[in-house]
Amino acid sequence: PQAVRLADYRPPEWLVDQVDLDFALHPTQTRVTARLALRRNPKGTPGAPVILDGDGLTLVRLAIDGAPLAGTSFEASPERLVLRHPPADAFTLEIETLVDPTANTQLMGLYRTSNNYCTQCEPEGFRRITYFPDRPDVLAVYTTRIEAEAAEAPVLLGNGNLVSSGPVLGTSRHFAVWHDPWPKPSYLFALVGGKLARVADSFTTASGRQVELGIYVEEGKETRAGYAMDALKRSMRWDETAFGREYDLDVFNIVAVSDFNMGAMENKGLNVFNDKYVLASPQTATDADYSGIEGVIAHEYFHNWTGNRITCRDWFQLCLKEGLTVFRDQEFSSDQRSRPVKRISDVRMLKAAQFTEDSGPLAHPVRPETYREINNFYTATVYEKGSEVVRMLKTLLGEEGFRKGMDLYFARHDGEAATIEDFLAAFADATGRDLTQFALWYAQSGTPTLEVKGAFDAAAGTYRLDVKQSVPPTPGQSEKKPMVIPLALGLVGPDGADLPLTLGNTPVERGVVEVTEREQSFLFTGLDAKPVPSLNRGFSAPVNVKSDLTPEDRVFLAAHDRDPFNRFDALQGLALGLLAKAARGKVAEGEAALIDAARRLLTDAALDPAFKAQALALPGESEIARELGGDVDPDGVFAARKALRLRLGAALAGPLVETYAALGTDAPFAPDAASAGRRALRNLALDYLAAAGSAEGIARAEAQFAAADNMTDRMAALAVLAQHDRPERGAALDAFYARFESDALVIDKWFTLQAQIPEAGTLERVKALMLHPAFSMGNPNRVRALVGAFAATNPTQFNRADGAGHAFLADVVLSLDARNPQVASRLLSAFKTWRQLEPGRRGHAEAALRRVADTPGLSPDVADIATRSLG
Ligand code: HT7
Ligand code: ZN
Repeated sequence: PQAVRLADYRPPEWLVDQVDLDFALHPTQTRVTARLALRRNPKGTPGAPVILDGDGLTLVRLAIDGAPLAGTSFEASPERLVLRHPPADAFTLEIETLVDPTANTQLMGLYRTSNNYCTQCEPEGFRRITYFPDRPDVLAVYTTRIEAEAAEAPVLLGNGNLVSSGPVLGTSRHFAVWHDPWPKPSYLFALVGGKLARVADSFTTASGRQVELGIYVEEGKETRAGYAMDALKRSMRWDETAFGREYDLDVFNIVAVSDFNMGAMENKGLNVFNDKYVLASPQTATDADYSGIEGVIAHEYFHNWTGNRITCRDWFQLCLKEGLTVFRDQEFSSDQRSRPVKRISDVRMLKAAQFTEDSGPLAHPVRPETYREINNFYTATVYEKGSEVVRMLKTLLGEEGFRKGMDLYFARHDGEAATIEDFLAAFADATGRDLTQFALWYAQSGTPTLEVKGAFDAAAGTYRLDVKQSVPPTPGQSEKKPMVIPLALGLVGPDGADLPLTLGNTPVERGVVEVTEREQSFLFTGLDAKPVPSLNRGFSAPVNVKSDLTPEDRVFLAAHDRDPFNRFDALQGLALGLLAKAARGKVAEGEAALIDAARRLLTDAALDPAFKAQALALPGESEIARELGGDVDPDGVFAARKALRLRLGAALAGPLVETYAALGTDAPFAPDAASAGRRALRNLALDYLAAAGSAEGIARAEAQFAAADNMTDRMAALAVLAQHDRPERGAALDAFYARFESDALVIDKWFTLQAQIPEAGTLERVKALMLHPAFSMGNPNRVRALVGAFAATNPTQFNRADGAGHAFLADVVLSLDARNPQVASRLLSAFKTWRQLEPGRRGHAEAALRRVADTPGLSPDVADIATRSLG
């Protein structure tokens, strides 16, 4: 397909004020009648034809203002409907199409899942239902009538409020009419029909509006929706207090489905969710699942204002809704849980996913300027880096300035399709600050590096910080301009307390200095002792900091920094330095210091267990590989990490055993953050203690596996057993399968654990599991659980030296592509780090990618990823 360019944006030639849709649901022949009130855009080109998008559509009938249209007055193909000579500047076009939801394996448009009907329209799925100007800047008011066999689909849901419903007299069918008063783009359209159980609740908004809440799940799963409902109500309240945003319809419905391409979808008043992000019970969901549910429920709900009420002008502006909404959901979770622990886990994930993306062939700006397939831009850069950019804005403007800017943005653009320029202008106008340089964060790809050196002058009582910034070249961008980088920092004195942070005679506001030049020096004054600088506190900017901190400085910061993020980071930095050296086969010094610092942290009774669990977990293999930069041997990385894990486990065995014992509890499972933190630390101890495969360590894991009353502890024990090629592994995996056979979300975990085993036999195991009766290529969760987990989280086996892992992924991608291109192209993006590999593995990866790229008939999704990965 042709590249689409931001620079080519033109307003729509025709607008749609109203859409009346009529669906006669049928498993293979659903009849869709759309009545579009079309109006020529006064800002468009005079005389422009009506051009509507389609995708694989079968046209049955067309009429204008009620009169059937002759075949000569329009051009129709499955991909387009054109009226070259529209009869007037405003008229009603009636379009009847036939769609086959059962044949829809792409899961875009109208499709079937567990015999129910559902839709997914973002970004370009509505055109698979009817012809339409399927672009986010065409906002219309929708009324939807849905009709179906009453026995087959007793529940009929649409956007907005329910207007009427009842039987279709004289037939076995029934209907429901839904009306959404808020103008919206087509990507927010949704309907659901089927046999579903409703979990009901209600919410009264700050201004007293009563909202009926419904979560629809498979019959029998009702008890598992309680946590999601609670998270929804907390999200609704939080958006009122934190952002002054109320809900705006009488109904808010969520439907959980088991076949879904992504996590969830924010359709107006009718969110559709991957059931993984709705269903939870102590026996089936881990703490990570609970926090994932809380975050995704909040995220989709928050889209009601950031995405729905104010939407995107075009898909280049995707970060306008996604980055901002991720920021909002992260803030929500920080308020609901521990802020430092949430920040640590968000940054861990940012570095693993986004920094990696930003350093490889798929790097792109937060707001891309060109794309061939928009589905491939729902990325860590748009979402996670997009959120970091909003966070930096808040750091630069302060709490009050940020809130003023948000309020102005909502007031100015409510009901509109906006751009990043609109967003930034709201903050600039509300605070008087020039954000021209800041806007580079949206335009320049690549992770900036900050090189920082410090010099203390005892006689003058000053500390000079010399800072150099650079942004590496990335695809399509060889030259970079300097960015504005909010650098939160502290100067930590010898007693561990912060020394004054004063530039000249002025205290540094909020502890943040602004780096704006390529090279810049900051002279801090009034210091009577040499400080240790604590840089980028709270990870105030998404940059790589290369400082001249010594291992001793890091040990000191790990023990004393008042910024918890940097305490964590100091320890991680120490470990990362050692691991990177060891992975290159070099002798690494400083392990004793690391062990000491880790011991101090582990035994510090004042620290939150969740924080300890994060700080004591070694950097992952992908982070070590990124630190190495190139010529990576994943086996060397794995061996280095395993060896350090073993030595840490041995050295800290005493306090680890004590920790494990002390955190055991007979209290019933509760999913709150504090309880989850205790489980996290206890399970980290379990893992360290079993790392060497000692009989005692394995027995502890076996006992926990057998006795666990919740999925977190059971899975943690199973994960430990899965690391060791011993008879206990097979027995535990079999027992787990037998126990949870009928529970798809749990069986996904069973597939994943096996795909992650870092052993030579894993690829064969994965291939065998693809033949397991429970495996299906038609279910995205299952494919991701097995093949996705293998490719994305098992670096040694995916990157096998013989290339078999790479070849396998290419085979799966090619066979999946015809069925579900979105899921196939996401799997293929596991190759995003292939250029970092050592030459032998790199050659295999390149061959696999070329084989994919050279295959005729690829989807645009897979072709785009393959081509860019090789570029
Ligand atoms: N806005 C949604 C993004 C999305 C999506 C969701 C489900 C299936 C396909 C999809 N394509 C894009 C999800 C979100 O960010 O909230
Ligand atoms: Zn989103």
